[in-house]
Amino acid sequence: MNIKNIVDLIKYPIDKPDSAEYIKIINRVKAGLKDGGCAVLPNFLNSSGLDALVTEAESRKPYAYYSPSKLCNIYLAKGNPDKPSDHPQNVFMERTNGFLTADLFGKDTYAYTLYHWEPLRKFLAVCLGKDELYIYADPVSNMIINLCKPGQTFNWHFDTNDFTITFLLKGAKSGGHFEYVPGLRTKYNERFEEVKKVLNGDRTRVKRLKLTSGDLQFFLGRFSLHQVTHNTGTTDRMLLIQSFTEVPGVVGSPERVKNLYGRTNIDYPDMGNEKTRSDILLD
Ligand SMILES: O=C(O)CCC(=O)C(=O)O
Ligand SMILES: [Fe+2]
Repeated sequence: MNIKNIVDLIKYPIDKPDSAEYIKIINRVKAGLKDGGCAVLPNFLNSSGLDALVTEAESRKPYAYYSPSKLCNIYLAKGNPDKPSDHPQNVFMERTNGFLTADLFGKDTYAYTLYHWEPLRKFLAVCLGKDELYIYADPVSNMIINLCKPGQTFNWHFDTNDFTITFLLKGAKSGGHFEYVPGLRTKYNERFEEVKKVLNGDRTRVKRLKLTSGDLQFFLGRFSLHQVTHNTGTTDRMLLIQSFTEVPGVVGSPERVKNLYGRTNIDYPDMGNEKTRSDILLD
């Protein structure tokens, strides 16, 4: 499968790291990430790529996983009985979206090809100022499609992986907005008081992103609290998410992976613990 059929390489010459355009794009992304933990490259996918990714997602929709439990805290983990009821670990919100997981996309798919295309990973590493970036090792959730049907929502949360790129495949006709609070926590500080403000409805630091199908979004979801608001339209919203980490071997905690995606990372039964993290944060 040729990457030319997926990515608009004329507009975004990711395969030509020495070109002037490449450097320009890098600088643009770096500025966005520095300012707000987020950057967008409009129409990164070309129309054949977008069509193919949508078709792949649509055909797998019957296999989407919807958790039976519809309430989650922002760490997508258990509450903490030692903390007061208004502590962020004990605030549970509605999460009704579903996921298509990585194991549904074989090596012959467009989604897999894009995720494993080496120049893209190199490009992302340069954007983040890292020597190297690793594919998130979790075989279930390293590449997922978030499905929000009409009426569905994904509550405020932080991600486990350090960094994601997302591709909007289909936007909601109304609602289904991606909202985030840049850099709300840091590697070594959960900033519970600041988090509480957002959970109590303080919108001062909340940003809403305007995305169009085919856009590439860079996002530091481990540190930026984020949510997808209710899809108030009549059609499904679909977003492809590819995750990367700063150190190799990171996977989600078995509890989180099971709850969100319905199955655990069977190949890594002992992982998903703090030893594989580059920080000391709650998940
Ligand atoms: O669908 C989105 O825009 C974000 C999904 C998300 O935050 C996640 O899957 O962790
Ligand atoms: Fe997320």
